[in-house]
Amino acid sequence: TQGQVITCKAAVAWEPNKPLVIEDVQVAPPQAGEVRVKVLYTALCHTDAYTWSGKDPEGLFPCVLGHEAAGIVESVGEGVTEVKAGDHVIPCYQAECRECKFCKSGKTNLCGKVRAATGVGVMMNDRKSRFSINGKPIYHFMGTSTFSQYTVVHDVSVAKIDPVAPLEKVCLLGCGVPTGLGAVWNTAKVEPGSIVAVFGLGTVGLAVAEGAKAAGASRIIGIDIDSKKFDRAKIFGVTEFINPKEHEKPIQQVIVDLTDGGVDYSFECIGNVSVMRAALECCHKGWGTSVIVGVAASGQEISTRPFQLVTGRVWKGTAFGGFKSRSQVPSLVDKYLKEIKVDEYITHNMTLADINKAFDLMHDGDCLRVVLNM
Ligand code: NAD
Ligand code: AHE
Ligand code: ZN
Repeated sequence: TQGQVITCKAAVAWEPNKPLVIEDVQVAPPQAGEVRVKVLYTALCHTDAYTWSGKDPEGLFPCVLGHEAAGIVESVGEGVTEVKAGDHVIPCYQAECRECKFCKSGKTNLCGKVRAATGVGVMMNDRKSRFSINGKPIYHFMGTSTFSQYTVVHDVSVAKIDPVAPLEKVCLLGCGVPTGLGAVWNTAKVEPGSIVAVFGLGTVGLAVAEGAKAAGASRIIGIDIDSKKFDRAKIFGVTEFINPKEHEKPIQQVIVDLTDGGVDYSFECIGNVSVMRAALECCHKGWGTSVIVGVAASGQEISTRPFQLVTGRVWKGTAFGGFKSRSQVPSLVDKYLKEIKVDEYITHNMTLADINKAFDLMHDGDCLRVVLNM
């Protein structure tokens, strides 16, 4: 198939909020600096649902969504040296070129090399899409588009991993789990003995708890409006729970009272701007740090009294948990083979044909990640 157009199945989002349609799509061969990947397993993340909803200013339709996946390289374009056909890979929506101002700064995992193209659903080379249906272009998404049996990604957006790792599990290392772990280890740098608050006990919040436990946090307070989330959260390290609906006082006040003045670190893993405010304001005066992980819809804004920052609280955010994707995803895979949880976040397995049902399931309190066999 090298050098040829491949026709395969993909779930196409034609319009916001309209059911995805499984279509036969044509996937063009990779051009210079590009890699065509046979996607074997993809999970669904709430960010896919967010863009599909039409609330993402970068959402373009029609498109192929999906960004948490694993597969095997089918072929590579000219000049691609770091991966070859047959390599096991995880597509990375956060690229790492190692050459741009961002990559060289040593201060961030964001990369500037292909971001302008991935934000508008095309490839860097010719500013065109590699997906089409009978000649009509279909946009890429986040530089990954994993809801397709084959996808084309930039070579800076793919991490080569140990072929021993089960792809049906490590696909989760493409987004949610690293985001939570890295928010704790890289962005907040939680120290042993810290008191941590996690808002939202979905996959990302539970991965925050897992990361905080590994970092030696003394208390990990889980906050969720769905009490069904609490039992399972213990396995991931949550030591106490609060359901804001069961309290009359604002949740930040409840937490400050419980912790002798506030937590050392808090994490917002929902995407709700009023919870972001509560997460900042439940932090301890003088040093408490709050990390925004959740993605809030277009047009939403955060607010607090500046006095909160003047008195030493710190407000931060994180993308992909601050991990440098190509360099660090392979080590996360190795860590999975030894210690970090991944299987525990997979609550459902389905096939690509059932993708709409899979999205419905995500609204269900019991669901963490659904993995689709392509
Ligand atoms: P999820 O929907 O599984 O989890 C959210 C949890 O928040 C649920 O348990 C829900 O019951 C709870 N919740 C909702 N409203 C609440 C409220 N007002 N107070 C307390 N709890 C509330 O989602 P997820 O897959 O874990 O993702 C979480 C967020 O992280 C999403 O916004 C997603 O887009 C974002 N995300 C960001 C990054 C990044 O790089 N920054 C990466 C992955 C995901
Ligand atoms: N297009 C959205 C932004 C969405 C967003 O913030 N994405 C996160 C990853 S979420 C993964 O589930 C991210 O990495 N952001 C950094 C970046 O460069 O996009 C919007 O609202 O505009
Ligand atoms: Zn995601």
